[in-house]
Amino acid sequence: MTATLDSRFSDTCQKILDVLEREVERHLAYTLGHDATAVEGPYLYRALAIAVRDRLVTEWRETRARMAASEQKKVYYLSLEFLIGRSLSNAVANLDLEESVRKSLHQFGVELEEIAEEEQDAGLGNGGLGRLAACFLDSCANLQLPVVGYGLRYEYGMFHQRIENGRQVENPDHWLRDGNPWEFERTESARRVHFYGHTEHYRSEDGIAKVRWSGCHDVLAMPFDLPIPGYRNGTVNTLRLWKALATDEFDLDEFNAGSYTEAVAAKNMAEQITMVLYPNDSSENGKELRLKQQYFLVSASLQDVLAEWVKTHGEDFSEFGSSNCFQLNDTHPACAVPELMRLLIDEHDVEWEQAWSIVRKCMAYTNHTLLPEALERWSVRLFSNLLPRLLEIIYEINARFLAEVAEQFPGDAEVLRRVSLIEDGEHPHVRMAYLAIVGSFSVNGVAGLHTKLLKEGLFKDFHTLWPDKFNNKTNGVTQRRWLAHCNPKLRDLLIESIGPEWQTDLSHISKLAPFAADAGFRDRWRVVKQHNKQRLIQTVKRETGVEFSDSALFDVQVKRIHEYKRQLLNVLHAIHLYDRIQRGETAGMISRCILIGGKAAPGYHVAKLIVKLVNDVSQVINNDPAAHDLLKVVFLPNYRVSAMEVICPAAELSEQISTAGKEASGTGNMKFMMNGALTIGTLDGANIEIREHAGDENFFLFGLDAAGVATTRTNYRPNEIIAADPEIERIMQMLEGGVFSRSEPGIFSMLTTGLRNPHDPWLTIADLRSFIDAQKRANDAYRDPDHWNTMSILNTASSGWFASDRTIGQYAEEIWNVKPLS
Ligand code: 26Q
Repeated sequence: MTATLDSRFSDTCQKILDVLEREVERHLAYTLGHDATAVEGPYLYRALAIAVRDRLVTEWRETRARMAASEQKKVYYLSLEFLIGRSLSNAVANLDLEESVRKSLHQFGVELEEIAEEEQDAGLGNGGLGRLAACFLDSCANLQLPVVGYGLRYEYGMFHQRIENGRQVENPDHWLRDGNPWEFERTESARRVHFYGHTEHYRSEDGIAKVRWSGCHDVLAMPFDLPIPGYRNGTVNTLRLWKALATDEFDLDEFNAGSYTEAVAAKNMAEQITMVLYPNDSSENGKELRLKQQYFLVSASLQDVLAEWVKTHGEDFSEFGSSNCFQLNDTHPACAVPELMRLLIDEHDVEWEQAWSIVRKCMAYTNHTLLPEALERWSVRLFSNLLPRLLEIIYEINARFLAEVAEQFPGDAEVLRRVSLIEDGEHPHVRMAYLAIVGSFSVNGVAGLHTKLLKEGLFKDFHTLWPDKFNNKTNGVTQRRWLAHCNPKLRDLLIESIGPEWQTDLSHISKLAPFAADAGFRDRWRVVKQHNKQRLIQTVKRETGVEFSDSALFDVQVKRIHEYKRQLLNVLHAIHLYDRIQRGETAGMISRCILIGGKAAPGYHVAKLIVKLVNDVSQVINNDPAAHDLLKVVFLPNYRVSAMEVICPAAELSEQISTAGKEASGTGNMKFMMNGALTIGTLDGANIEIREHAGDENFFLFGLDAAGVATTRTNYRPNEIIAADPEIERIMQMLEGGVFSRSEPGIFSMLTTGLRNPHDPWLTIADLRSFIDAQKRANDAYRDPDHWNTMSILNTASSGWFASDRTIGQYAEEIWNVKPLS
């Protein structure tokens, strides 16, 4: 830069800074009406958020205009969950405002980090699936792809978890109480969604058979738009969240009958639809309100897209299928298949064949589970009551589909029964995954093994019918949140050593590999990790009172609590270490801090009992002076996105220990890898690919693989394994003898009998010896810090494949067929 340019540039920076400073002040005083003499954190957060938001608005409007003007294909990501977490720091980083924001906050004597802490997490998701949707939106904006997210604006997100006497207690998460500075209500785009009522078949004036859905209760869908900024690229995409409102003519009958107050109170019925996010919970399966949520999202979003289409193309839908793509995030929005049929046929007079060919051109379905019990089914009775017109369409789709199959497999009634969209029986059900498969041109799994198992198992018949529909898209995570933002010390070290390109293209991270051999670099790597461990130490101390030591190995498992994820296996290992300590077998044992966190679905009793066990084991171990210097165990309450932002930079050992063949992919595993943790894991989900990329010498592998799991099941005798292995025997004795349940004898018997059950689906005891041995290898590796840091650096260096930019690039090219819009 020349001197004049240079000074012009710094002039501009100064102006931005001055303006930002003044705008924060202006928003404090005028937008929020706050007395600026003693500024409180929450006010400062809101004033700053609005000032930053203002800077997004122009680029946002321009991106929308580009989208509207472009004839290019567009993609809509339909998801019941978007777990976006906090937005302020993300917007600041993506707009390159960090320096000016910091300076303008200094006048108030605070740091950006403190103010960022004031923001509530937008917890509009359960876990992996919801967070994946958020990482995908970030990547779409980074790649400047014409993608809009559609979801629900839940008044209450994922519950807050407290621990009381070792047990999980749920508290409501009223995240919108203080308003949400990131959202814009768009009253002009409200839509109406039908429920209940009945169908009427009639002939139009020109003699065409038509169907009317009448006598329905309508609910208003009000859109709220959130900006999704790209990384310093002028693109700001949109996440549109729908809120349910009563229509103005709500229960007019009641109103006319004079019960005005009752009629107003009845508004609640409609507005309940978006009141609360369902915590993924098997006991909640089949709840009508959940189906209402699903249909509400799908109908409002499809109407929105069709309305835009009609604005520019009129009633000509010949190009609709090739110009639009709906990606279904699991089967939760699978009603999109019959709903798009309904809208085209009933509301836009398209004929069945054309409508069906449009639907099958623009729907794509992503599966996220291998657990057969987790596949969504809806009772036909409930469906016909709530969505009578949709059920008719599903029956018609099914009849035509089964006729097609019968032609391919003449005389095979069994195959028809197996693939039918309707599961027959006393209480027939709609099979949502089959509906999604039949209605889509693409079906994808989320990791290599997962996709293979879908083809061979759950969806075998469909794979035989349509092999080309099936494809794999291994998940990824955004390195901008999960490395650059959450680990600023590492970000700076990376930029200094390999340049900044990895922030927008993580394949550049491989340039780090040679640095693993550089002793000076390894030392700087260690210093960064120590710094991050200090940060987590403070969090753990504040939340639990337990003091971790920064010289211990930080051994971390954070994820939803589920039997298949085997937090129990982790606890059994902790008990084993404690047993060795008590027996004085501590030669060569490193000091270890085990951190476990995650929420249990409120109705999932076994999961809640596992939470109780972790807490009770931690009580005993942490209060035993004999264990003091060698072992700490902590359950960190209320695990969420912003907690992971502190946890993953500090982790050294990442526990990915699910029963092989059960975890579709995992994405926490990728965040840990990026931040230099080593994985101890089974050959499950994306662990397999993590190991392939990191090298097997940089990964602690244990346990049965998916094939081994299948054969072991046929002849599994956990009691014999326990009896034959004294160390395992002692673990069980401690558990069963009440060492961790002195005040409530027998409370964990459900867990111990599960472990000893030959039909234990999770095969925990089958993998325990192998797990203990792998933990021993991790222990020994940690004793050589040089070696450990080399492995750590190589893990980060090989994490390029696990960027959601790569995943989204593949969706764009191989499924969506869309190009960047710049
Ligand atoms: C079910 C019934 C009623 C209400 C809610 C639900 C429900 C909600 C959320 C069922 C499932 C979910 C979420 C599933 C999920 O997060 N799956 C994870 O998806 C990740 C992203 O692909 C994978 O990495 C994980 O392996 C997978 O478990």
